Amino acid sequence: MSRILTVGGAQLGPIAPDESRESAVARMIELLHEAKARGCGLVVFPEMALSTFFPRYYEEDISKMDRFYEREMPNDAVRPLFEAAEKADIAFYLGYCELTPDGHRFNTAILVDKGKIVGKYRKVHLPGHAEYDPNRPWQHLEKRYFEPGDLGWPVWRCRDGVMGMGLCNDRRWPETYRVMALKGVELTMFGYNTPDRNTAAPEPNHLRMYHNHLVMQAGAYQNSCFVVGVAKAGIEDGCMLIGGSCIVQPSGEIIALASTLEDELIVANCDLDLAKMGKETVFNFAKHRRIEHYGIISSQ
Ligand code: ING
Repeated sequence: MSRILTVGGAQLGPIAPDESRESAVARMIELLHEAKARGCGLVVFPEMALSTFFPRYYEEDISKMDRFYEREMPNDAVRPLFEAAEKADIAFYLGYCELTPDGHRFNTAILVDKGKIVGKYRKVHLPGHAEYDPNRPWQHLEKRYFEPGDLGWPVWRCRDGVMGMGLCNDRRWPETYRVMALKGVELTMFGYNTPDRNTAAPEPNHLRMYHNHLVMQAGAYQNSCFVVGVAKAGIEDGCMLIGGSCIVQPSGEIIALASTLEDELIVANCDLDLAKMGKETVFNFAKHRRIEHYGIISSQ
């Protein structure tokens, strides 16, 4: 019996610095209703889906940014999304900023199904910098406002598939996909907030979208899994974030692609058994990998 899961990528347009969580949640519930009407069993929302991408701003005292973090999950602002998804019988991925009771700050994503948090991930690869950089048009201070994730890349069985999560910059690193693939992942999810200008080094603008899709298509093919990449897009407080949300199948082909920089749902029927073919042939890890030559990857 084939395991076809209809997957939705719920891209969000800009979230203004003063936009309330309630407003962002209402927009996501709208997309959830559309996902229900289109038969989705899983919906992926972006990274930092409850707030503007605040690491573009410098604050000497980082506690001044506490308003962008969630101290508990779910909370009053987010519970309506949990309830709407449970009512629609849809599992979802949500990216948000986590402030733990003992004061640790993470860029976090959760997988939620039937009203419960199935799994949590904390962003491992933090791009950008920790101190103010006067040479940049916008800051990218994720190393200032977050600690590297401490959970690794777990995978979870959900909706009859094996699922895993990453966040934004993680999608650029082959290790992210490989760790999950070695645990049997069939579908990986990445919310992202990607400025359309590389503020660290001058590079042609067309490379933003080229690299965005290159890394997810490569990750999908080389690890024989589906990849769902979902943007927060559009001009947030003057800073353009790329769109290009997409669903990639294990062959590496894009099977659903966003066409706007707004709130937009993309949908694809994902036959999870497609992930098996690559795992049993070209990327049969047990048969073909030669780990005696790979040590340097995790020792340097
Ligand atoms: N954003 C960007 C990303 O990895 C970035 C940071 C932009 C890195 C451009 C390299 C080049 O898509 C986040 N939030 O990680």
